[in-house]
Amino acid sequence: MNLPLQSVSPERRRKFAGLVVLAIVALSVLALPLPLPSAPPADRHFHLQASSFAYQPAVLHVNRGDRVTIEIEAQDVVHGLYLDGYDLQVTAEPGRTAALSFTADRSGSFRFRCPVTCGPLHPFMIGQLKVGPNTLLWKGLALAALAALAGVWSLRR
Ligand SMILES: [Cu+2]
Repeated sequence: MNLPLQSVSPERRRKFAGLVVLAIVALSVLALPLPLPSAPPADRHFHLQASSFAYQPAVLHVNRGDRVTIEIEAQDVVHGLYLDGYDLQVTAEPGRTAALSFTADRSGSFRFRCPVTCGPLHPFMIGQLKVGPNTLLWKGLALAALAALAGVWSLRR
């Protein structure tokens, strides 16, 4: 059963229309590729502690075009790092540090793993390099701003 539109007060109708507009804007922010200015390439330096059987940190974020240096410090036994997609590898002796430098010219999520059989849980020694503009962050910020706007707007009388 439908309520006749006339029975809804103009104020409520305005509020509803405002909510619809906000919802559409929020969905657009999520769905559309944002024309974000890409940050200029930067030098990014990471120091990874590698010990059986994990990297610390295990997830690295860079922007496309960044010049990346990954230093890996083997804390117990020989460990290494092989970066999928970029086909790069480095190995560090126990207690030593070895470095890998490259330009992150491919965007995406790339797994890295230990190329040295370092023990029983060796296959689980993995990490991730994420290359790309951090659009999720921007979209999150945009949504937060929208939510704040909606809050202010709904308080307005
Ligand atoms: Cu290892």
